[in-house]
Amino acid sequence: MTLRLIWLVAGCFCLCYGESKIRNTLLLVADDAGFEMGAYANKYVQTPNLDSLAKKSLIFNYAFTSASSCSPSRAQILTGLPSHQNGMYGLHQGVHHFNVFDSVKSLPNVLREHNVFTGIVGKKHVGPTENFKFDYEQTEEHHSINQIGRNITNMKLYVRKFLQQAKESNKPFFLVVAFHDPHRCGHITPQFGEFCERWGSGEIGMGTIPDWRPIYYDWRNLEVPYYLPDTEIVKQEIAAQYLTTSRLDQGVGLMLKELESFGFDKDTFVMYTSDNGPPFPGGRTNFYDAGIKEPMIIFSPENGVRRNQVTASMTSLLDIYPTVLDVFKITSNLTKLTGKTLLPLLTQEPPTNDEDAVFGSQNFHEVTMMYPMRMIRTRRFKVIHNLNHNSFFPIDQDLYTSPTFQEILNTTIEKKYLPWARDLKSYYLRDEWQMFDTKVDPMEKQNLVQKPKHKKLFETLKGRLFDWQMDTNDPWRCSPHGVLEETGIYKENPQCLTLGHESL
Ligand SMILES: [Ca+2]
Repeated sequence: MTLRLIWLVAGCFCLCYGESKIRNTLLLVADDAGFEMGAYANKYVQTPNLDSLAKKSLIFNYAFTSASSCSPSRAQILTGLPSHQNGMYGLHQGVHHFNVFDSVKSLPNVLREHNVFTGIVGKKHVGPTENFKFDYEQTEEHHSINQIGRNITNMKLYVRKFLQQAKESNKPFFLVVAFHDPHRCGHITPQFGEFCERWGSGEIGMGTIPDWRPIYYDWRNLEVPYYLPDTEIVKQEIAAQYLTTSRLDQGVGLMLKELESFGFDKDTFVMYTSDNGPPFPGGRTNFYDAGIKEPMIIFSPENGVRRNQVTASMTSLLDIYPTVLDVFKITSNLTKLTGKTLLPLLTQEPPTNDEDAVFGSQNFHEVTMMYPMRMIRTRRFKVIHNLNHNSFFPIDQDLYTSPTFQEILNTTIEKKYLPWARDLKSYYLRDEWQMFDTKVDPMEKQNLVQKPKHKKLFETLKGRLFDWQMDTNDPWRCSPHGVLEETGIYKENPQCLTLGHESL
């Protein structure tokens, strides 16, 4: 009996991993990073480690998060479900206190059931604990966030411990390394700089991270990203953000070196991405592209895969969950997913189709930020539904104190000129429906909803967005002009019942 059991286990093992070189998965997640790297044609910031990973990987030009907020994004990555479907409506920590539904299963829990050794080093920021249970955890629940998310030497040592245990266990592994860089920290610990860019730099009073060699930038030489005011203050912020990005980049290099030293570089699938866009107006918490378009780099150790190539495939961070399951050849999946496995892209670029789309679901960020939005984006067009459009667009605590936002705020109050393609009024006040042609209008300023030329496309995209909300059982699907009734006499036939807004 025992012998037979061993044979069965071994048989499964050969079936699962015999054909493929891939045995393990490493997921590298940055915090609030955008395209600040050489591989994405940023000519100022120096990111040699990310660039060399990109050189042997597939580079995604159309990867999007479905939620522009930290915990909801991380929950989508680990569950494959958008925020309205997994219950992580906003931030996890403190008074925000959002968690996934009790019934939601996450990657570590599913993978552990399939004999995969799981670990997380760095920022976790999701809960409840039972729903995200890794075998090995070194996160902000055990350390200060800087020590476990920005101290790349510490992170390296914990990753080393994990890899050692993985090796001893002789199981395939799934490891998440979640950096806290290049997140802002000015509203919590301004003494370390707006992006904690001086923390651990070796400057007087800042401590030293032994593995970090800071790369300093002269702000006068930099260009500001297209969506920000072109001012000295913003340039100084960008210089600080780039300095912090060097710590992230060198951290990525260190983790990859650890893989190599254990020989895992030959059988580990590596993904790099970020949870949401940079913490600037138009970025994080927004469905404008700067808030949702993410870097994504995927390395496969397989022979014959695409390397140093770019894919234009419309990709969502919701695709990570099915991709990881596919890597581990796990087919039993209980919920119908929005995402799809990305593995086929590694061998062949599919023909582009104008109708390919990704979806977005934002509910809160901080608990006070009640500004739910839904979105569909094709390669060119985007439709956003601002459910709470009669409110002012909310500003989070972290962004509020930033020099960039303060400059926007003060020049607006004082009615001074600001070289910005937007203005604060239009930033705060948004139409219920927005439609943008991102090709001719990357700033997403010209709302096409009322344009007769785009009426048909708008209706089509709106319809597809509603279908997705139905498919994913979105509690907000009747908002803001109706009430969803789905119990009692509506149990068999749920309805959106009108609030009569149109008659007022
Ligand atoms: Ca984040």
